[in-house]
Amino acid sequence: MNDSSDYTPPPVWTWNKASGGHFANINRPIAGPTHDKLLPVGKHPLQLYSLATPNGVKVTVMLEELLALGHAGAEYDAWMIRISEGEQFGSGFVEVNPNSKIPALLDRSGATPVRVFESGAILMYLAQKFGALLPQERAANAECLSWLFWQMGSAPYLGGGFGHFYAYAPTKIEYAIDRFAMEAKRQLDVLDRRLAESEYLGGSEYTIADIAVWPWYGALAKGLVYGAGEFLQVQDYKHVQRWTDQIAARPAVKRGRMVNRSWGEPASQLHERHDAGDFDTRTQDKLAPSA
Ligand SMILES: N[C@@H](CCC(=O)N[C@@H](CS)C(=O)NCC(=O)O)C(=O)O
Repeated sequence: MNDSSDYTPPPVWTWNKASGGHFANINRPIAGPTHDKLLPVGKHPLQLYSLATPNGVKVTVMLEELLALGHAGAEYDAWMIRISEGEQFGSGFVEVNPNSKIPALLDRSGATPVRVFESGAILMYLAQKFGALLPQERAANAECLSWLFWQMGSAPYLGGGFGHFYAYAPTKIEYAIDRFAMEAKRQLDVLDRRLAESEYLGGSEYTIADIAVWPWYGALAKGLVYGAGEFLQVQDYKHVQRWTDQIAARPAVKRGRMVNRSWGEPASQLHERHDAGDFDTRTQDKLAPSA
């Protein structure tokens, strides 16, 4: 890899497998499966294939919130997809998500299974299926969906831009870090101003907009991602801090963030979730180390 500042791109890009960086082993310029592997299927109508990254946590929080609201049809089996081991490229996973990224959902409650991929689409699908956490009234609905789609458009600049160049790239490039640090702080300020005037992003009600934004920007606000809390002075965003704490205190959020988690305190890791009782009996501190 040429890491000098006088790099000139060649006329035709070629795949340099040794380019380095944190995710180099799973990055490819082509789509499609790399190997045959069927996905497991459990007993519940909803099958979730995921991992407790911010994009994955959105869906497990949503499902736990739906269950807490009394929607028994939201019972789910959550299977872990180890993306660092390339499990997102198995043929069964690619059938559910041709984009090979977690989270992916299969709704087997009807005659024909319905696949849903992209976390925003999954949140909308579940909100519409159960008539919950997405306001019906036109203006409130528009505000909620605006913030939901704000997250989908903004987080790639935070993760793929700021996080990548600040924490993961094999060389520290001042231009890239400056550019994306500015954007990450601008995004935090967008949220801070909204949360100064409104309890939740969509308005006075907690909605799928909060469920989508919190795993990314709540984690950023608490310095939990990219080791960048001090660099971005996240404590200055007081309204984001208030909202982050408020959402973190919700019991369904506490449960949802544990599902498909394979790092951190053993008591915070529930690798697979097949029953509400699993939170009490199947976290890693209660299982044999290899389970
Ligand atoms: N826009 C997608 C992003 C999903 C995504 O980037 N997932 C990451 C984990 S957070 C992933 O599966 N990465 C594996 C890979 O890129 O191969 C969504 O919101 O669902």
